[in-house]
Amino acid sequence: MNKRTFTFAAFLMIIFVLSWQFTALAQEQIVFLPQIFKNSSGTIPQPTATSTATATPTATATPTTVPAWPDITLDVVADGMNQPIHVTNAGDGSNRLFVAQREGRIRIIDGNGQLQTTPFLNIEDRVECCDSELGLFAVAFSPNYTSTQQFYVHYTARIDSQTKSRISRFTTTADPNVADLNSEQIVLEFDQPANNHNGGQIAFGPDGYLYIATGDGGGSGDPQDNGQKLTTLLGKILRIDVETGSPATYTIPADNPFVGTAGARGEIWAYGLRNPWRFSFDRTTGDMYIGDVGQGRLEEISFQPTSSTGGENYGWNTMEGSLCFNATTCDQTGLTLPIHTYGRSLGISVTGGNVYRGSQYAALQGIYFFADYVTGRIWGLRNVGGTWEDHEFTNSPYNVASFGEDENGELYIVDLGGGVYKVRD
Ligand SMILES: [Ca+2]
Ligand SMILES: [Ca+2]
Repeated sequence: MNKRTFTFAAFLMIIFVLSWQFTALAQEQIVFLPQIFKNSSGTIPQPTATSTATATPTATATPTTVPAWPDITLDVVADGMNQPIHVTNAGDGSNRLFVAQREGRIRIIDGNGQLQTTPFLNIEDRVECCDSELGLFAVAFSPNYTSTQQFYVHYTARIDSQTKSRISRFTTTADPNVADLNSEQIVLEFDQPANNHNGGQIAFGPDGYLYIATGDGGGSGDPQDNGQKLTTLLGKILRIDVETGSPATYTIPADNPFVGTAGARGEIWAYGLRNPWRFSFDRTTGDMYIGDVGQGRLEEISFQPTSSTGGENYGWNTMEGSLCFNATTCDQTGLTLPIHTYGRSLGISVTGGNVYRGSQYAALQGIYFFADYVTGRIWGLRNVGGTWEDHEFTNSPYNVASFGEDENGELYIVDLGGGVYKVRD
């Protein structure tokens, strides 16, 4: 449904349904839902987000002076693409951007800013897309890409009627703009019980390990309690070693937090997550920011300092953001609560972004950017004297599916509607 064709009558009807049937699927967050809430004016009740955090982490670096929030401008880099969903770089000095398209292609924007017609990779025939939240989600280049020519993708496949999450390794051919279709090695694959909540992000941490965001598997409210179970890969951030030795698949780092815990999956780095669609590492500090999509009340940003040794429990489905989930009280012992939440008057599906560490726009330095996929709002977050402050930069017309950096740390957003934009002040 095009939001511009959306009538006020339909809007009232949706509000009626949501307010009357305030449960389950009516409140379900669908990452690729059309923008039915765009331009709503706070009609939907917003929960009171009273934080009772017992373990809210603090930032690694605290600025001593507090500059005013800058204004931002979004410059078009490419448009007319088919469902661009992620952007990143290869770190090989070529200054190319790699833009994943949801249906299974990776496109190149060359060092001169030109979108190349021929895809870097086309695995449309292997990607299950585009029901619900299925598709190609993200690409991550090896930290040693210049020597290994290896990169990784995260997508959904369907095998014998079973939807699978798949992490695969590919190698680039002698032509740096063409990947080898025959080089695919499946690194990790597991069943998806439903087509929504498949996580998405993959990224190498400062430690050289591959971090993988998985969703709780889907349905509504985490019916299998996967977020809190250490026996499943669902509802987690995973951390695996895909690069050392000669792994056909992967190995589990010996210092992962649940190695040696009976019954626990050693791949787990952090748990209690619902659908951490996007996370990132601050390239300067190594701190990790996670945008976890909420159920029916709150979207959240969680923070993990670079000093973390893993094992954080981010609360789902005991809690949704800073609120007990389906309960008035809950045991919050040991939970790591978000550094920031927002409610339904501002958006319904958070897209975690990046800390700006580029050199072109000093006013953006150190700000963590994030957005709401559905409303298009783009915010900044920064830690001032131990307190996280947020600021809305713009209410954009875009379905912000991702943020991403180029090799120099300049920041981009991806609009699933077709464009890639550079963020500047
Ligand atoms: Ca799923
Ligand atoms: Ca949480």
